[in-house]
Amino acid sequence: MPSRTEQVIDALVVGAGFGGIYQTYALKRDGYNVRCVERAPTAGGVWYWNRYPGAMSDTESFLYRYSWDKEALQTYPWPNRYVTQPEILKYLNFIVDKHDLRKLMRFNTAMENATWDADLCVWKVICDTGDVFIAKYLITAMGGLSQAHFPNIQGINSFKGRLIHTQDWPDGIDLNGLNVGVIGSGSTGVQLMTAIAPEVKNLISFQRTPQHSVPSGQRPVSEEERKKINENYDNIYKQVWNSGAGFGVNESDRPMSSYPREERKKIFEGLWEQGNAFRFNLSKFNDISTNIETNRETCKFINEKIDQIVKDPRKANALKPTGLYNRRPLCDSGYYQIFNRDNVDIINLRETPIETIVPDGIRTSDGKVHELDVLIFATGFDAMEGAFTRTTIQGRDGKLMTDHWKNGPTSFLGVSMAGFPNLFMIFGPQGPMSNGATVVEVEANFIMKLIKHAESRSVSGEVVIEARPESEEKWREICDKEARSSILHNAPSSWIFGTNVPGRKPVVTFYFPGLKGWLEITKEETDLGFPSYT
Ligand code: NA7
Repeated sequence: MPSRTEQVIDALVVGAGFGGIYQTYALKRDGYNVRCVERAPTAGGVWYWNRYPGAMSDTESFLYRYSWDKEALQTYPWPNRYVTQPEILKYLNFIVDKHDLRKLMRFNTAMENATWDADLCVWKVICDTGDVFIAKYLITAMGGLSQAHFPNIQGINSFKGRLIHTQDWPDGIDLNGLNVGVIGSGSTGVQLMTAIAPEVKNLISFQRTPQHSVPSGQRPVSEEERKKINENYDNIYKQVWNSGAGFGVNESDRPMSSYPREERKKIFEGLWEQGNAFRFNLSKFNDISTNIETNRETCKFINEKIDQIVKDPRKANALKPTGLYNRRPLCDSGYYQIFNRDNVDIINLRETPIETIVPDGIRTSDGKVHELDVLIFATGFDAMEGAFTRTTIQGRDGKLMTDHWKNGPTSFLGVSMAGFPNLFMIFGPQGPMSNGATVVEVEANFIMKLIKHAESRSVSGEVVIEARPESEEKWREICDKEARSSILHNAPSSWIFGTNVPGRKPVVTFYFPGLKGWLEITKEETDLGFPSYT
């Protein structure tokens, strides 16, 4: 490892994705000497790594961007209702260059360990390049979904074709004319399979749990529509910050039971036509994820749609979820339709589980070998905790973050942890469950307030601020209680509850009331002079 000189700075931001870019900007704007390290060769975070075909945000384009760069908000082009991965990556790098942040960023550089020095009141951070940073503040913006979950399926090393995880998509791979298998039918698997079905020779979905998906309604956005949005941005953001989910959807306050039964089908049809999973879930009924009856009626509607779209009853049956609609809402650009193609098949792993991966493909429990050239894992992420397992972080009295999280990852408000002074997280566990692009902004803004408050109270020039243990404990209880009131709580395996990766301690990873509730709590915390911190 080449040795580099130590850099003494005010703040180190780890990660140059949506959160890290804004945090670096905010610190620079306010006169701090800041650096940002990023393990990828450029800025973009999850949108650099998730380059698989079909990768797209399912927050609508007008909100999948920063609110703080008003000029880019008005002028940066986005031709369609949703932005695709290459468009998002380009936008983020445009922002980095526009605000001259690149010179503060060191790419191909990963934080290896960080240690709190209580005498000097600084973090000492060592990177895999040998770079050492001595920083008053350490802000992790490493992404809640940045560590791939690659299940260790028997025989995996024997496969003689190509193994790919969607989270690290190889440049230049051509799937044209190949036999491709996909394991995983969450948001990623659904987008990927829809995109590659027309080009591959054969596509087999090895599906363990089917999920409900609604159309995204991807389409071009006219100049007139854009103009209207531009003129209305102030109100749009006011609405976003006053909503739970922050997706720009007017969230209904009416339960399904308040609509006559005969009207509901028509409402569902309208929602299906309109597209977007968040509009489908939130804009007409306020109890899809809290009331079992409402949830079941929603499932029934989607399952009927699957029956109408998918011609082969065997495939339709495999695709229809039997349980509640209680996972992260999915939307797609014609997912169910691909199963009408002769080259697309589905293996229902609940009936014939994978027995083993063999050199030529996958053998299922019925003894059949499904021959594959490429096997793609769309198996999701080791959420929240995963990014931190790549590093060693030692807080006060040598306390390891892995010990702090031995019962699952926790925080206070999603940004702070007791025993880890001057360390702040963007998209840490138990932050608001809302549109990620908005969440990272409000969290970074709160972090700036915390830093300034601490500095305003410092007499010696040394600054130490940390959440009280009881604040973190109480926040965990609040998040648990809120999550228990949701049907999502019963999901079979879900990264939102840390139950998708074997061996992880189940903990809810979000504050369910979302943005509005979180903003109210953090405003109160700020107005009262941060009583939950020392
Ligand atoms: P998800 O939503 O965690 O989905 C992972 C999928 O992989 C899901 O269908 C899993 O089935 C499947 N999976 C995982 N392990 C296995 C094994 N061992 N065998 C078979 N199938 C398996 O990840 P995504 O990447 O789709 O989406 C994550 C988030 O990224 C998404 O919510 C967006 O916010 C962006 P299971 O349901 O566990 O039976």
